[in-house]
Amino acid sequence: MKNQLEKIRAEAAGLIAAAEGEQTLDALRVRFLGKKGELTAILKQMGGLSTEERPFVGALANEVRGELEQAVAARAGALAASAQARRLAAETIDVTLPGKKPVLGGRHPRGIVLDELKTIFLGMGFSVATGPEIEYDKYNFEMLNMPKSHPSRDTQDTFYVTENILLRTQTSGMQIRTMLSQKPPIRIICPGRVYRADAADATHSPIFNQIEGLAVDRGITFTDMKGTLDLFFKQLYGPETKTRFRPHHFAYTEPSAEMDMSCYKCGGKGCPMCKGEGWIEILGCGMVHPKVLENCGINPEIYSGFAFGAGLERITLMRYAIDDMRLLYDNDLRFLRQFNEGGMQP
Ligand code: 2NL
Repeated sequence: MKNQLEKIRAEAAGLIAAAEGEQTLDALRVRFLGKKGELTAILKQMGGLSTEERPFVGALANEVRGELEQAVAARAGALAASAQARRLAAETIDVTLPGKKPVLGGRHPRGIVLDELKTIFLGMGFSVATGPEIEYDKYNFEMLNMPKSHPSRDTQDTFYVTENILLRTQTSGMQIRTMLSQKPPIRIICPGRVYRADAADATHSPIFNQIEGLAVDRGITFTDMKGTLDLFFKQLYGPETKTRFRPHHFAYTEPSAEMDMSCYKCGGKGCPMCKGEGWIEILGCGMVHPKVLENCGINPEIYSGFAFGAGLERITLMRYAIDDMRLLYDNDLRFLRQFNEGGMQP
């Protein structure tokens, strides 16, 4: 038995020291030290020994067991250390590689055009005034000469929060607020989101952006309005652009007009874009109604003013010859990327 134990000791020590991988090592542990292992098998035969031999063989068996257990533990430690060394070598981070750029937003064409409009009007002495999208009925309608019963309200049907608070249908409320809080001379433009209970199609949206303008001072005339708007469109669409004014009606201006500009595509000859007309309707305007001035505490005997309102989306569509307004709301990156050369990522 002693010989058997020495044989196991020698063979197991060699195999354990040379074991490659945790699985191999575990299989060796089971083979020599497990319940059905070789060492256990020998211990089970101890009953057949004489009482003198038994303590010596028992001591040797324990010694061998201790040695082998230690050898297994040592080999396991060595294997784990080399596995970690290998992993660390493989996982080395190359800090010199270029980083991943975060995806940045880009400009929306409507924002680009709005910036152009602001620049042009700032150059003519106007400043920008912005205000709440949730507005009092009073500022959106009543002070603009449209009492609750007025038929003009039908074309500006909107969304009511309460009977007297609504989503603004135009940014005029901001101009009313400005006239109430400032003395003439007043020169402002009011861009912003407005709402109407309209169904969406290629030329309409229930939410759109408007830009209104207002100039109030002594001696402001219809000619000032024509000159201002004509210069504005020449700056925006090019010096060859012409404008014309047709009589119209708004409750808050008198007289009122609609303005057309010569077709930016055909220059006035007539083409599919302008439906053969040569002209494209672009905004509404007029001299501020004396009652509106009075409502704001401005004496219409001393002061006069002009105002205008235009849809920002419409101006944007024409600026870039886009034929469907819905493209401005879809936020399809394939569309938007065309206005952001190299500035936007996937
Ligand atoms: C349109 C027409 C317009 C105005 C807006 C205005 C504001 C005040 C007083 C008088 Cl405080 N007028 N704004 C004037 C004429 C036309 O908008 O078709 N907009 C899309």
